[in-house]
Amino acid sequence: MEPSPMTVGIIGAAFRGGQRRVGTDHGPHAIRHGGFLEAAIRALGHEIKDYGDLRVEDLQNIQPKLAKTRINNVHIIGSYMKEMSQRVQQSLRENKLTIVLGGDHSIAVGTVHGHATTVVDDLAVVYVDAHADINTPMTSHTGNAHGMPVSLLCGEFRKYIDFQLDGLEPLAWLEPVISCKDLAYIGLRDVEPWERVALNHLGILEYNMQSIDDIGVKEVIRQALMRINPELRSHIHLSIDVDAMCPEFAPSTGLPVAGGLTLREVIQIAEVTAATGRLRLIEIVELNPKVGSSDDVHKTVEAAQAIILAACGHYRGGLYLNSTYGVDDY
Ligand code: Z70
Ligand code: MN
Ligand code: MN
Ligand code: MN
Repeated sequence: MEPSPMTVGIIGAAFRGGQRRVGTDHGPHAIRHGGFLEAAIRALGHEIKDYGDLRVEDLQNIQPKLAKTRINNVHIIGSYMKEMSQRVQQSLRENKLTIVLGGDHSIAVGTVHGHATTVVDDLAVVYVDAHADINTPMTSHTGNAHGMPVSLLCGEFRKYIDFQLDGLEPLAWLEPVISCKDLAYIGLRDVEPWERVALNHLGILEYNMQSIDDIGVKEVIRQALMRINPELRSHIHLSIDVDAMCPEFAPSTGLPVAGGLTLREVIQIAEVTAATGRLRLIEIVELNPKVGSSDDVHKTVEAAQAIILAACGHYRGGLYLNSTYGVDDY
C-alpha cells in the first residue's frame, strides 16, 4: 500500500556537546546529502517543512561556565535543549511526522521533552541503542551527557539528581517528562555495571541483542510496542542511535560496538513502528562524518537515510501502483 501523503518536518540538531569528539555536529549536513533526503521523502508523496539546523552559535543566553559540574558543557546543553524542545514542539504542531537529524544522543533531552510536552497521554519511547544511556550525573565516569538522557528525562531518577549540588542549574528548567514504564530498549550490548543495576531495579523493558537472537526483531518490536503502548493510543518517539547497528553497517560513529543489529533489522523496526500510525518523531543520532573513511561515512549516511525512509512509509518492493516516479526519473 502506498503511504498516505503527510507533512513531514525536518530538524537538524547540529550538536556535539554531549560527548568529546568533533563531528556529530556535522551529522545533519551529511544525512541531508545535498537535498537527496528531502527529494526521496517527496518522492514518497509527502510534503516537507524544513526547520533548518540548530547550532550552538545560534543560541542566545548561554550562561557562563560554572566552576564545578557533573555534566560537561552543561551551560551549552541547558540552552540548546531548551531551544530544541521548542523547535520540536513547533514541528509536531505543524506536521504529522517529525524527523530529527543528530547530533549526539544528548539531544534526546530536548526532543523527548518537546515531544512529551505536546501529548495528552503518556509518550511511548522506543530507544534503539547499543548503550543504555541511563547514567546519572553522579554515576557517569565520563561526564558526557550523551550517556545520561534517559536518567535526565525519567521521573524515577529525580531523587538521585541534585541540580544545585551538581552544578546543573542550566538544566533546572527540565521537568522529568516520562516514566521508565514508557520506555523500551532495543539492541543493548554495552551496558555499564551501574546501568545494569538501574535497569533491573526499575524493571525497564529491554530487548538486548540476546533477545534479538532468541526471538527475532519482528517479535521484539511487536512485543515492545504492545507493552509500552498496548492500545496504540500514545504517540511514539523512535530514538535511533546508529551504534545500535553493527559497525559494518554504521562505521562512522564515536563508539562502535561489535555484534549489533543489521541495517535490515533497524529498517524493520522503523517499518513496523510507522505502520502503527502512531509514530510522530524519529531521530537518528551519533552519526559522525569525521570518523572513518569516506566509504565508511557514505555507508553510514545511506543506512540513516534508509531508516528514515522506512519511517516515512517507503516500500522495499520498489514501486507503488500509482507511484509519483515517472519514467523520466530513471
Ligand atoms: C558511556 C558514558 C554512550 C553513546 C556512548 C557511553 C555512552 N556509557 N552512548 N555512545 N551513544 O559515557 O556514560
Ligand atoms: Mn545513545
Ligand atoms: Mn550508543
Ligand atoms: Mn550518495
